[in-house]
Amino acid sequence: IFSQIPQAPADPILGLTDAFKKDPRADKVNLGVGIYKDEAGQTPVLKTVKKAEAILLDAEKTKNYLGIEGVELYNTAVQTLLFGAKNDIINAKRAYTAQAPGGTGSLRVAAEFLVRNTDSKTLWVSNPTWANHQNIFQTAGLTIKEYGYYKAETHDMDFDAMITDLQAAQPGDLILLHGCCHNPTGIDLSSSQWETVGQLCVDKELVPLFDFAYQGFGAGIEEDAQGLRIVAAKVPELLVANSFSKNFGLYNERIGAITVVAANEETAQKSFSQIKKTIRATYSNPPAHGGLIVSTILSDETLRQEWEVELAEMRQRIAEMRVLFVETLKSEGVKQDFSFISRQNGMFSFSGLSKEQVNRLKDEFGVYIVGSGRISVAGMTKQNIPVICKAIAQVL
Ligand code: PLP
Ligand code: TYF
Repeated sequence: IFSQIPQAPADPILGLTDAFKKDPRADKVNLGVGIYKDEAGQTPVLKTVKKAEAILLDAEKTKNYLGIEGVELYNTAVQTLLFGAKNDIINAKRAYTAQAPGGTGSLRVAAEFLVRNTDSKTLWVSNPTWANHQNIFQTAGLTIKEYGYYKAETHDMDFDAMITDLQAAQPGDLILLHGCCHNPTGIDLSSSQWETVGQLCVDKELVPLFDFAYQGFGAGIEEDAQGLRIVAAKVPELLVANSFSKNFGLYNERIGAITVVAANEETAQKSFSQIKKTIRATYSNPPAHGGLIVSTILSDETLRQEWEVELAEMRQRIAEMRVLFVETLKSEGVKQDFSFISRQNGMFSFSGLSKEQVNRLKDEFGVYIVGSGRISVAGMTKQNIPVICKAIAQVL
């Protein structure tokens, strides 16, 4: 039976890491996968995470199962990060949250919940979007449609295309929105554009699904939640899938959450009961460690402040690398204007390099970036930037 199964294609991003590992060149650079590296090129465990783990190791008395929705303290902390303390949505108990395995697991739970419990079968995603979105949502049975987002000529937002395309959406359609630090473009909506999108969702009865994987990597924890909060203040219903892989550096702990917001407490509670049923049928209940780490840090005023400093350090280092990258390209004799890179948010820069140039970077120079031209600025250091920029100057 199995012998007729065809080979699945490699993941466009993770497949690149496999090729990178096999590359024998000493000065190779991996700017494919979105993983934060410090100035030494390492991805260390955050100090606050180590402190929380020490506390947890000491206090742990059991490995008993968590409830289906995970750690209660974690779920309330997630809601505060998303909507802000004392938000009306939280006060009115219109939001219910379940801890879930990473942003990916949270998105998949959202998709399974929607497919089984609503008539919403069409999801609009930005063009371009994170490569795994299509995979997650199609696997769950949703039909994908695309809305315009990016204008290659200007390296900027194509908001007119976004709004024009979404005019064709039908009541009940779902719209996937990147909370901040859009992957792969690094281009986010302004506050007034968020207002427009929120109003469009109200007028056309669209249901927003926020993918929020980079809170704190744009401008700050509160600033990065503005888009979500603007839309949430307008629409009666929405879903949020958030991740702490990047902002707590908890990549392999698989920690995120799915939050459902409904028009009133009763509807939210019933919807959440179906989300729990979905979870029960998928992995029963989440792994504990990541949720305990995050809730330990967020519920301790000192640890929380230390975490915010660590997060700001990551954010600021990436911003510095953006500026240095643009300057170094110039000093390597590149005439093209790359200043747009210092205006983009988050881990990624959408370089505008062609597939052919991306292949030459890999084959001739050992510089690995994603085929779309997406570069992980979070993997740049003062040491590797000259190597990267020399190579880019050659392929241009
Ligand atoms: N959503 C986006 C836009 C991402 O870029 C990522 C990870 O890179 C995720 C979701 C998933 O994150 P996680 O590793 O927590 O599953
Ligand atoms: O770099 C990116 O966009 C992501 C990173 O399980 C990633 O694909 C890697 C592994 C994973 C989830 C996300």
